Amino acid sequence: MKTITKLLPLVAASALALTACSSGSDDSGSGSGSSASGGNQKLAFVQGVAGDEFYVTMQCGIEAEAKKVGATVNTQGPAKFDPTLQKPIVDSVMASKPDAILIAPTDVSAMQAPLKAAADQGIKVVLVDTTVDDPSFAASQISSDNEGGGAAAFKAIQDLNPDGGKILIMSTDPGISTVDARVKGFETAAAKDEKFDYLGVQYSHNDTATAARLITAALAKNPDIVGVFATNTFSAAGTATGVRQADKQDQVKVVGFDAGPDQVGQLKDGTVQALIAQDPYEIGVDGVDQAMASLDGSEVTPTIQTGFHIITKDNVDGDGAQYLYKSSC
Ligand code: T6T
Repeated sequence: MKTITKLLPLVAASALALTACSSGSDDSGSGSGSSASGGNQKLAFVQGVAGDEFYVTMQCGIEAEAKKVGATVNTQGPAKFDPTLQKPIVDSVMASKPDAILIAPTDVSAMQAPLKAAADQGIKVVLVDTTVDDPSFAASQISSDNEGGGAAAFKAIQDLNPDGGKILIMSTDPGISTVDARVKGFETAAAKDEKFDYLGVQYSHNDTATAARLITAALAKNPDIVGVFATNTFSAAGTATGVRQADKQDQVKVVGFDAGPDQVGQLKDGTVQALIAQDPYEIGVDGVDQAMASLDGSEVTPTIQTGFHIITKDNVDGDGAQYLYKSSC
């Protein structure tokens, strides 16, 4: 199987109901999509969750590339990162008979059968960001180096706490390929340093308020925690809020995956020390290119891995600024 790993420059670390939301570039009349890029091929983009700047930025890449190649795109996303909300969207997208679906599956097992059914119906399926247990039906899969990013997060916490101490992970839910890989990368790296006492993973269900509540409770139980790795936008934003509410921002070093606007604010105000930014725009561009290649019978790359960038207070307004996520295109 051909795999491409994109070696993107690592920005230097210093110390270290179906409420389907729909938008997009399709004027075909399906869903509540809008605007058009006016081509022959009909693409659908199904986000992991609507309103998450990671997927908004990916949508920007998808729309820009679709426009270039003359395809239309309809974008929809569930109101929560939840397969019971995402599956009905896939069902309705399938009924609209797109040529290809670009999708970030919200669960490795629950989205397996619905996506295989789409592929069996002749729709090209490209997995962007997350994957499923058996992705063999997919034309291509594009995601960040999530395990490497988890290891980089541990390295950042290690550099910020040279004497070690208690650390924990705030994740979203088990069964999401990306965050599970980040946890694995972090845990594998942490196991090699005996100075750190790893307290395990807490699951915030991708909800900032829950992450804030969980970290506050963890700090009440273990007031000497020195570092937290939060595996995505919402777990990181909630962790930082909880740490500040507990007035522990000078003691607890927070490293979060992603680089949404709220996270950047928390980096600048000193509650968060480092962000591991992905390249969602590039994932979107690659997703369209692979979908088009699959549709026109040209060579498809089955697996593409994009990179990550470490953003700190030192580079957030400089080299790192280009990697911050967008709220709109
Ligand atoms: O971290 C991204 C994405 O990679 C992950 O699969 C789910 O959470 C995000 O969308 C950020 O909120």
